[in-house]
Amino acid sequence: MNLSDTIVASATAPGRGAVGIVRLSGPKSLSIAETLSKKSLKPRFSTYGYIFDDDTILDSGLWVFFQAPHSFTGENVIEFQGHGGPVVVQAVLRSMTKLGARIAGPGEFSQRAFLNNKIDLTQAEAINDLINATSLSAVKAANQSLRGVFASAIHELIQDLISLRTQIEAHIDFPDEDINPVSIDLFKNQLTNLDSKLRTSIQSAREGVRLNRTTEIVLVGAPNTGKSSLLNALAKEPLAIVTDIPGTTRDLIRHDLLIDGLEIRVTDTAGLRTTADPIEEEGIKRAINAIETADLVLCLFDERYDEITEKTVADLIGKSPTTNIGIVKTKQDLQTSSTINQTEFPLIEVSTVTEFGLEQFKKWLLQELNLTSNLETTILARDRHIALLEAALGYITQAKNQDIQIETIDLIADDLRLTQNALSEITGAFTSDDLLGSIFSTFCIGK
Ligand SMILES: Nc1nc2c(ncn2[C@@H]2O[C@H](COP(=O)(O)OP(=O)(O)OP(=O)(O)O)[C@@H](O)[C@H]2O)c(=O)[nH]1
Ligand SMILES: [Mg+2]
Repeated sequence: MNLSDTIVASATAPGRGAVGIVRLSGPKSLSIAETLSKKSLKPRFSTYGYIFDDDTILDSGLWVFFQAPHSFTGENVIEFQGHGGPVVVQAVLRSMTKLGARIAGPGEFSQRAFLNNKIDLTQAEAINDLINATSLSAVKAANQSLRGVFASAIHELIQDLISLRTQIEAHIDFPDEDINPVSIDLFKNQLTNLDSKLRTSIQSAREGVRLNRTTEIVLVGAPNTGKSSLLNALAKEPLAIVTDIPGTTRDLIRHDLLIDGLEIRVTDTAGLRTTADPIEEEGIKRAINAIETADLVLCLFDERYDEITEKTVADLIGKSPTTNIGIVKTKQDLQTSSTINQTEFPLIEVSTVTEFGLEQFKKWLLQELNLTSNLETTILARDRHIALLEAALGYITQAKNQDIQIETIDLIADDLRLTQNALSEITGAFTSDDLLGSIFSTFCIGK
């Protein structure tokens, strides 16, 4: 990537708006701005003025100068806050490219911030995640990552690793001397410690990944068990047709439910049964597909089922249950005796007629989705982070399983080096151009 040129882009979304912000970054930013404004700009001050195209005025607004290195990108950055019309913004951009700036690619400002060590990769990712957040919890979690909470957890692990590597690698230079048993115990302790810290990080990254996308739950059950009624009750509107005719629902019907600021997509499906009706059959096929991708499959059973076993569940979904399953006992108002749950899956009873259990159902959902931990402290994470944390854990486990002695010390040192590389790739300290390209290309232009 070329850091010596000056990039420019609109920082506000395309279309009409009250304000349009155009941002310049790079060595020519100040001279371009001073030429166009015919003013001298002071760092950290905003200056009211015009944008001149030769002697005609293109726009008026505020010029703000962030002097390197005290700017988002670490370079000289200029923001022109003018009027938010697409034609004005285009004209402003053109006046700047005429003076030598180049239109920025997606995420190029953030990429420069990363390359100039203003932010690490987890923070750069958090910027994009914040912009794309679909729930308040995701916003809070993205801010945690943006503030560097995730990065510091990784740095702490790397510091522990460096300290252990230094102690271990010291022995490599003295292959004829046995390692003192006290040191061996110390190494073992440190490896165990790293192992458990990594597991904790993986757990919190998993929650973070979940926040970064909409959690999907699917309602399945035999026809007439009350799936559509439950969806409607949760959505508080009659989204799905409800009748007492088995086989009413055919299409997948979705509703994004907001529980405690967390977005959960609930999908109602066709009742599962064998059928000769090709339309219903297609509906059932879609239901089965929805089961495959859901984070939690809620199996609905009505008052006709007084005992639920693993087989009842397996018969319903057509395979032995491996995904996350929850059991919803519906039509509680019609129930005469309590249900015997012979499975290991949690069960909740509801009635959409009396609204029994509906409020509790939402809390239960969060719990079953493992989303009840303190969301205020959760970081936002990506699959990439989990994969690297798991790779790191794999190397640590390998090192831990070694019998620590002078003959194996090389192997252990190597595992620790690989652990460190995996962790460094999370923050971007050790990374490839391809990875950077794929991360920043998903950003919007101007960010
Ligand atoms: N008494 C009682 N009846 C209910 C309850 N929930 C649903 N029903 C009734 O059960 C029947 C079937 O409800 P639906 O919600 O359409 O069931 P479904 O599982 O979506 O059915 P299909 O789409 O055909 O698979 C309707 O007559 C509902 O009024 C409940 O909590 N209590
Ligand atoms: Mg239905």
